[in-house]
Amino acid sequence: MPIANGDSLDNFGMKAEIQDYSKALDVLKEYPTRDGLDVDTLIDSDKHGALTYNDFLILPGYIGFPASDVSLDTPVTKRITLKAPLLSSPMDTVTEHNMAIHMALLGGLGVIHHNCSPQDQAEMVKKVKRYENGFILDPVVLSPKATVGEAKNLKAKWGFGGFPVTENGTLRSKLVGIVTSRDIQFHHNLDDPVTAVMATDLVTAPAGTTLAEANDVLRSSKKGKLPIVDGDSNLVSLLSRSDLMKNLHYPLASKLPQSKQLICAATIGTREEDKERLRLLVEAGLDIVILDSSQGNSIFQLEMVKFVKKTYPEIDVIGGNVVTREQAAALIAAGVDGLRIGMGSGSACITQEVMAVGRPQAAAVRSVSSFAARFGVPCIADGGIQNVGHIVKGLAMGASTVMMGGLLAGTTESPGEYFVSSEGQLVKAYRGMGSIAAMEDKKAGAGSKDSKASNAGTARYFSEKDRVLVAQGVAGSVLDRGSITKFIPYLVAGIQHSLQEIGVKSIEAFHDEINKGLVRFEMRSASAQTEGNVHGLHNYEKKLYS
Ligand code: NAD
Ligand code: CPR
Repeated sequence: MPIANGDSLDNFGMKAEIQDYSKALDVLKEYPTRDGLDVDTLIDSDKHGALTYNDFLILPGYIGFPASDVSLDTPVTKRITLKAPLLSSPMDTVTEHNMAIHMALLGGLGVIHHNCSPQDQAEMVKKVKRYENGFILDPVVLSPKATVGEAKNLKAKWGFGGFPVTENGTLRSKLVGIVTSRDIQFHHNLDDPVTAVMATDLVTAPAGTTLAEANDVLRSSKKGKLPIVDGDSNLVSLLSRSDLMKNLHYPLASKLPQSKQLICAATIGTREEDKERLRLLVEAGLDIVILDSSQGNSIFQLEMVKFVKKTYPEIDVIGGNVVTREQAAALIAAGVDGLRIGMGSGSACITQEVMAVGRPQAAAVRSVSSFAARFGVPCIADGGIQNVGHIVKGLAMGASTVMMGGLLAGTTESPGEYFVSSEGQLVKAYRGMGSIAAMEDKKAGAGSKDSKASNAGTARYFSEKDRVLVAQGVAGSVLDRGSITKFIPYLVAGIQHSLQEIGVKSIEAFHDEINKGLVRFEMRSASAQTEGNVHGLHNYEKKLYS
């Protein structure tokens, strides 16, 4: 029958049961529960097996505020909070000092790996703690004997010019000049020493100069670089005009109250030698130590937790990894300030296949976090994060923060160089810390590429008992993702938009409303998952942010 103006819906078999539309919200109250499932029903594995992130969705709520009003403040330990719930993994292809500095500047936390000598790891901690926005604390420095050719090669390698020259060719030695790109650009005798071309009429600023003061000097001197020197004219750091432009404003930076320094976290193992490693890290200014293991409920870790709490009460200790209430209880009783959850969910991981142990990540996070919350112990959902939605789902299951490895390994700030894959794409190496490649590096005492110092301590980790290395992960590569200075703000904005859709104004409110059954969930069948992704297009470009 054709639809005509004035026809009653009755004619279409849609007779209204209730004629008074204003009663819609009252009628809603007649339903025994809200639409969808509460979190406990969702996660009840008796009904459908254990879930992970792709198996469910969160139902939308009511939007009564702009996304920018959503607060992402969240605890990472009992005592330390962050402004963004994002951590980078302690892996030698993910987090060294550069990643740790930028994660902290952007409101999260980078956890420095320990597949290197204790001295190298402590040096990285120092770089994070000494970092001052805009000041380069480990500039590339040339010796007076360096040649113009070497300076050109360094410029090609690092992508910037403007190298200070000091008497010894190191930091904290007397500054004698500066070689800029312009000095070497048209100088064709590559064997000439840099002293033949460098500028010696230097504008410098004394140690202790604030960023604002240094900025003024740079502006009035019209120079590209400003060396900072101590009372004896030794170079202590360098300020770069281009960095200054980029770096001035980091409102979310992770700092402790009353401190200008960035918060720093690093991992150690649970061997006797790790106590000396920790001593060096604490001396370097460490704030949080994570005891790094695939299975945290071990006599080794429980004793290490007690040792750290007794020896360094000022340091927060995060235990893990765990995926069950029982594991969590043991570590909470031993005194941890936070827990790291995940076994076998990492993107480079074969733990579940090889060890037959682990747990689907959403189930693991819910089970551990809901228990730990009773003791006020914050939890990190570690591994398996491939997109913003996974982050929000990790938080929905009760985690306070999420940790990412593969998602951040392809960024400018991760260790290592980009290379072109056999398919012609720009990629960076990414490997599990229990992959044969990573373990062999550790066994050989090599550590990561930045770790040049003696590694006798780590070499001892693998005794004669470890004749066969059993891999729990793989080594591969991930696509270039650009700089985290763009990617992390995208993740932050994405989480804010997601919480806005759900109708909660903070992570705290999110947890509260989930526990009260007000935020609801839905399971996703296999075909619902297909429907929820791009489908039916001939081709498309998936650009995530601009
Ligand atoms: P681990 O250091 O906990 O264990 C390595 C081996 O050393 C184990 O056999 C352990 O029992 C033993 N060991 C540890 N302390 C000891 C001590 N004091 N005395 C005697 N033996 C001791 O490390 P792991 O579990 O093999 O993990 C290695 C790396 O791989 C870590 O970075 C970890 O995060 C990562 N990993 C993670 C997962 C995951 O699912 N999250 C899985 C596998 C590996
Ligand atoms: P993705 O973010 O890449 O999915 O996972 C990162 C996490 O994987 C790390 O934080 C760590 O817990 C875990 N991981 C690291 N090496 C691993 C190996 Cl060899 N096996 C299993 N998990 C690993």
